[in-house]
Amino acid sequence: MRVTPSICTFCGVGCGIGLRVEEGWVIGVEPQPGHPVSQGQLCAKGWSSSFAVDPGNRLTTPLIKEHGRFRPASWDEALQRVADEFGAALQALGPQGVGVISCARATNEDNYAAQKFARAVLGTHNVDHCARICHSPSVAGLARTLGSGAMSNSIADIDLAEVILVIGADVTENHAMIGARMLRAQARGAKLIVVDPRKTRLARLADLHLQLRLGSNIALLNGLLQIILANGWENRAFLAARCEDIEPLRRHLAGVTVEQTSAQTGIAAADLERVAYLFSHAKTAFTAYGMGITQFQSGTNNVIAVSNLVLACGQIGRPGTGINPLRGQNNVQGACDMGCLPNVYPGYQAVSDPAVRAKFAAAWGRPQSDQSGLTSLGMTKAALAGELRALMIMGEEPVLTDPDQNHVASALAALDFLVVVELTLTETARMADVVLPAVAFSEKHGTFTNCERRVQRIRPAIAPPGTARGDWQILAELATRLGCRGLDWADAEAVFDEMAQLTPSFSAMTYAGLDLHQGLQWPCNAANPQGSPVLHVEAFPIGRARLLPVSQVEPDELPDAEYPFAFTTHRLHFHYGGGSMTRKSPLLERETPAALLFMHPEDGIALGLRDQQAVGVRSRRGYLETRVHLTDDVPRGTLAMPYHFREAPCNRLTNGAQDPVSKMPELKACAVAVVPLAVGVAPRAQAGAWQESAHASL
Ligand SMILES: Nc1nc2c(c(=O)[nH]1)N[C@H]1C(S)=C(S)[C@@H](COP(=O)(O)OP(=O)(O)OC[C@H]3O[C@@H](n4cnc5c(=O)[nH]c(N)nc54)[C@H](O)[C@@H]3O)O[C@H]1N2
Ligand SMILES: Nc1nc2c(c(=O)[nH]1)N[C@H]1C(S)=C(S)[C@@H](COP(=O)(O)OP(=O)(O)OC[C@H]3O[C@@H](n4cnc5c(=O)[nH]c(N)nc54)[C@H](O)[C@@H]3O)O[C@H]1N2
Ligand code: SF4
Ligand SMILES: [Mo]
Repeated sequence: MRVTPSICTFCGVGCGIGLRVEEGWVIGVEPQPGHPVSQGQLCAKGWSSSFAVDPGNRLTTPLIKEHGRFRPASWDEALQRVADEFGAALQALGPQGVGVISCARATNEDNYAAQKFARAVLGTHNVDHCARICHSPSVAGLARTLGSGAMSNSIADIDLAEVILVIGADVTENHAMIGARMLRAQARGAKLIVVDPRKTRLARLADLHLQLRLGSNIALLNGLLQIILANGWENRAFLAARCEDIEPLRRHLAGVTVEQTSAQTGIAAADLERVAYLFSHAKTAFTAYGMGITQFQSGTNNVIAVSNLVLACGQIGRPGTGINPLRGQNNVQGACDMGCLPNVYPGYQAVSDPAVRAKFAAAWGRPQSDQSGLTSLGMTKAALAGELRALMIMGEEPVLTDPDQNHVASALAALDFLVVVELTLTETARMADVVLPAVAFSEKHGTFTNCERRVQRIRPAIAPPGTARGDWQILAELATRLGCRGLDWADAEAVFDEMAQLTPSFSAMTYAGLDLHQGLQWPCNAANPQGSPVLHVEAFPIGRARLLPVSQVEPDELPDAEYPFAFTTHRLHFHYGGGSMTRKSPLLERETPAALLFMHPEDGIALGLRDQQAVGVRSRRGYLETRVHLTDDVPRGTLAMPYHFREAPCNRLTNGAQDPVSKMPELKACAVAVVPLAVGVAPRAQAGAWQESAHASL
């Protein structure tokens, strides 16, 4: 038996794993002893990664759809078909008529290649990925206030914090090894404060749980800050030395009272005052936040409100403090860093800057478009309008994970050509004209960047199943067929080296350095050759930080007579994303009953419902059936549902209303109605017409 060191393929914590291999099969997974992040531990998903990539669960050959049915095809035929279709779309509509959705689960090398393919081969900035519907408000909001949207501190800083403030993140479920670390810090004396409308496991264990009304984040954060300012608890020295003028913000908040905040958020005045006191008086306060802040039409302003609170108290720029957006996917930090966003090249170098475009045009030997690119949801809209004809989706499952499923599915159906590069035949892949089998993390070289900006290497433990190929190798083949040899790298290290050479924040990073230091945290350049565990120590990337006045914005859709419940969506510990990987594991499937609607017991009584009874749930956009679970985890009037289950896809219901700055859709709040189904009746698995025809074709 061999053990190949690697990094977990699921969440952004980036735990170190060992893939145990016997006779060419991954037979198990073990934690890496002494790993700087996971410290020799793993969560249930990490332990189960071998099922996710098992050859028996994988695509092994390219598929081409003909008369509604998939048939196996050779790589040569499938790649030529893709190249021809993209060529035709380019001819018909020009570079704005094609697009690429990249993959936050694939490597930095794959993502660097994806944006280079879009920009240098197709000539378009239409490239994006799931960060759009995840932490795009962090990237946009923190760019404005600090100049950098990544976690400012390291996971290990939790050990140094006197106060840990968690806002809208269910950390024990979704970043399990960070959650465990927070609980260990609390046991040693740190005060743990959780802000969440649900009683999460962490909220139940916290010293203080602020169970705010869904979507009242800015009211709460402004209210806390006003208590601090009114009492003179702000950090004046830090404000004077490191921030632009706070006076406009002070004036903006002057009229806010504790009573008002309490009424708007549903939180007792005494709790507000206690949290304001603890946070401002702590020597070190570590602030972490997640989707409960970002996934609103007010997402960017929510992030700015967090930033205002932290800056006013000077809780940033030192060990044990910081603004820490908990990036979700194993390599979503990396996919952003690599420039798989329409407005930036690798390292956040702005597309709008002619000097940056000239630099990449020279380096790649291809002209760079000055037309701005579309976001992922922008591409959905353009497809429906007939303005986008050919799309590549490299490892994403938008049919389950984007808001308003019926809208997404009709957009994909409206395309002339869709190619999906995937490990398995997902719901999205079923809609494709061509499906290309990709290799998984266990079969390739490359790097993942975890949420604390740590770039870590992965290595192949086994051979790919069938004829599956690496993502960047597939892109290189397509580029050649479209007349560009610029993606013909010798190996993954050569891709990384090209990226590092063009990206100032990575310029001193090499594979050898990553091996030596168990990963390196960017920026890693001449000024910081050993990487940067803490950002903003001396100055912010924009010099002085900005405190920007923001006001409460209610969710786009509030409950009314027809749709009386507030509806929010979240995650469960044992499942991941659209479930295409975790639902392959019998161990993980056993832990969680498929699809649940969480409802307060008193709401259940009012509707005459029993626990586990089947219900129909309807919003203005769609309908699904599932089982109800009665629990006081959720407050009265608010329902919650996880998004991992294709048979009860909660995104059938969600609202596509967007944050005007980041284009984040409001995945955390809409309004629904619930209809009880007869006792003893099972919920009908939901399949759209598009799915029925695609399933039938197999
Ligand atoms: N097991 C598992 N782990 C995962 C994932 C997975 O699918 N499964 N996905 C990964 C990814 S991509 C991501 S982005 C992360 C996400 O990790 P989290 O950010 O923890 O994600 P969620 O559970 O969607 O939402 C977090 C919390 O926001 C709360 N919330 C809802 N509305 C509000 C509000 O108005 N205010 C506040 N303060 N809170 C609110 C919800 O109740 C929920 O507890 O997890 C990663 N880890
Ligand atoms: N209602 C609701 N919807 C949500 C959210 C929510 O909280 N509520 N959260 C949103 C968030 S934060 C996110 S990040 C998105 C996630 O949305 P997605 O990224 O669409 O979700 P995943 O299920 O992680 O899909 C990733 C796919 O990549 C494939 N894959 C894995 N490794 C590789 C690889 O190396 N190469 C290739 N080509 N493919 C690979 C997997 O098989 C999987 O099908 O969902 C969003 N949707
Ligand atoms: S905490 Fe995240 S990275 Fe660590 S084992 Fe669990 S899923 Fe994998
Ligand atoms: Mo995410």
